[in-house]
Formats: sequence, structure tokens, C-alpha cells
Amino acid sequence: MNKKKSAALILALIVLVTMVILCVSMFSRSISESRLVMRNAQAKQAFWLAEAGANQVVYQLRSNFSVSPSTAYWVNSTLAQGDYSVQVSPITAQTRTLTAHGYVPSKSNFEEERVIVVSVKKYIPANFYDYAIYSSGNIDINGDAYSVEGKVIYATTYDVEHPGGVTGTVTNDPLINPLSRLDFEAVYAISDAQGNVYDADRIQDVRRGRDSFPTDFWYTRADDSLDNDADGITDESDEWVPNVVYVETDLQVTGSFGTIGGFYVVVGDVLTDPEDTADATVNGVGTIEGAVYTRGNFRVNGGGGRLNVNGGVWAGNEARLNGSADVAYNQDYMDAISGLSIGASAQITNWRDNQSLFPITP
Ligand SMILES: [Ca+2]
Ligand SMILES: [Ca+2]
Ligand SMILES: [Ca+2]
Repeated sequence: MNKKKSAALILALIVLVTMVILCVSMFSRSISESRLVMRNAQAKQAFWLAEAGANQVVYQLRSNFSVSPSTAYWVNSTLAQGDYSVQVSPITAQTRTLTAHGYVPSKSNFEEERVIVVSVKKYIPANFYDYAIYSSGNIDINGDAYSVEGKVIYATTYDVEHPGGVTGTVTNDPLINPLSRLDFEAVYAISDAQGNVYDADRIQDVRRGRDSFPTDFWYTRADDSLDNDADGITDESDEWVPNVVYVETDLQVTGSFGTIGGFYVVVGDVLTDPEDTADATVNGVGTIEGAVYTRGNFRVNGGGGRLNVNGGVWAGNEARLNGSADVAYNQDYMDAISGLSIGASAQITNWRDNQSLFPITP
């Protein structure tokens, strides 16, 4: 073997060894990458499982909020893709903390676990019926042709070009977000008994002039010399009962609509879809004798004349006034609405992802 040949052989050997090392390292890298991808997918799956568990428990809490203060309970479920397990801890009589775990592939032998901590409340704040405008989002008032008589509260932003039109105190309280969920089934029952449920068809009929909203705030009165509730006593104080108008879609009132009255609960089809929200939009000229509750946006666009809301407004997302619109607080109406003693329904107030950092090297 001459020197030239052996040098070539050594060189070939070096190239071969280098290529083997390269191949092995690429192979192992692709294995670890695919493991990373798999673990990432498992972590997502575990998160969704935890979320599903939290949702299930929130719906259970809507029908039964009573959890013994001394014991937490667990809801366990086995799904095809893994398990979830939710611990319910009472914080106060009206609040709960859920700790939801998602496990993949199973609780007993998991490779990934994700934890979501969810706060749930079930109450109507004591000052809920005290405001002309109660917005759990923002308040946006344009122009100077408006007036707001009464107290105002908002959770996020207050954007008012000409603040002088507001005569009551203005309070910012981020804790009023999200807007308290009324017990919508109870609201529906009262409204239905009064013949005041408006679905999408009926709202269409109102728009076409074939149907109408109540024209008075009061469903029955204590000063009409009638025994409205047929209990043998005429005109006692419990005969002050508001019209409760349950609107199963967006509420849109337009044109010269005259006077409409009642406690308008605008929530879309929230009974079948708990996450649904609906908006209330009022354009034109007229008066609302009463109050409007919407989990979405409340918008008033006052036309050439004036648009009045004599009662109060709750908005889950935004309350916006444009043009010549007046909103005035009405104590008698609010007392009557509060006197219905409508309860609250359980709702999520906030949640956080308790995930530990995803490990970089599997
Ligand atoms: Ca009466
Ligand atoms: Ca009576
Ligand atoms: Ca009575």
C-alpha cells in the first residue's frame, strides 16, 4: 500500500464517520422534535379537557350551587382522549373556585396535565338597582344634546365628550364585569305568565305594526281600585307589578315609537345557549318607561326630537348614547324591579391557566 492510497483511505474513513455522526444526530433530533410536537398536542388536549370539566361544573352549579363549605367535591370524567377532574371549593356563600385538571392519556397514568383555576359567582350586587346607567363594559356618549340624570357606573372605559350632561356621580368599578347573570328562567316564567315573551317572529310583527310592546311600565297597579291578584284585598302594595318583557333576540326599536314600558330583559336565546348575548338598539323618537337589561350593547340614537329612557339601563358590554337622548333614573320603577326578587345564576368571573412552563427538552 503506498502513502497516497492510505491517505485516501483515511480520508474516506473520516468522511464516513462524520456522515454517520451527522445522520445519528439528525435522526435523534427528529425524534426529539416529534416528541415535542406530540407533547405539545397532548398539552393542548389536556387543556381542553380541563376546560370541558370547568364548563360542566359551571352548568351543574347553575341548578345546584350548594356545596358544603367544609368539603370540596370532585367531578371526574373519562373521555376517549383523556380524563378531567374538577375540584369545587366554596369561598363564600356566593362564590366558588373550581380547579379543573385535564389529563392525557389518563388520570392514573398521565403524560400531560393542565390545570385551570376558575372563579364563579352567583349574586346580584346590593347596588345593582341604583344606577341610571350600569355598564359592565364601557360607556360612550357623543355630542352634547344628551342628559343622564342619576348615578352612573362602568367597568372599563368612560368616553364622554361633554361630561356636563351627567348629573349624578360617576363610578369606575372593574369588579362589576361581567354583568351579573339574572336567573333567566325565573325572568322568563314571570314574563311568560304576563304574555310578554317576544321571540324573533314577534319582534318582526312589532316592526310591521301587527303587534306591540306594553305601553305602560306597570303590569298591575295598586291605585286602580282593582284587586289585581284576586286575593280579596284591593290595591295593597304588592299590586305594583312591572311588565317583564323577555326578548329572545336583539331588541331594535326605531322610528317614532311613542311610549313603551316595562322591564326589558334582552338576552337572546340564552336559555338554550347560555353564552348568547343580545343587543338593544333604540333609534328615533319616543319614551321607554322602564328599564333595559342587556348582556350585550345598549345603544340609543336620539333623532330630531328626543328619546327618553325613564328608568335605567344595564349593559354587559357597552352603553352608548348618540344625539338627543335622555336617560333618567326612576326610583319607583327600580324598587318594583328589585321587588321581583329575581335571583342570580352562576357565572364565571375570571379564570387562569395554571400551566407550568412547557419543558423545552423532552
Ligand atoms: Ca290594584
Ligand atoms: Ca289584591
Ligand atoms: Ca296581594
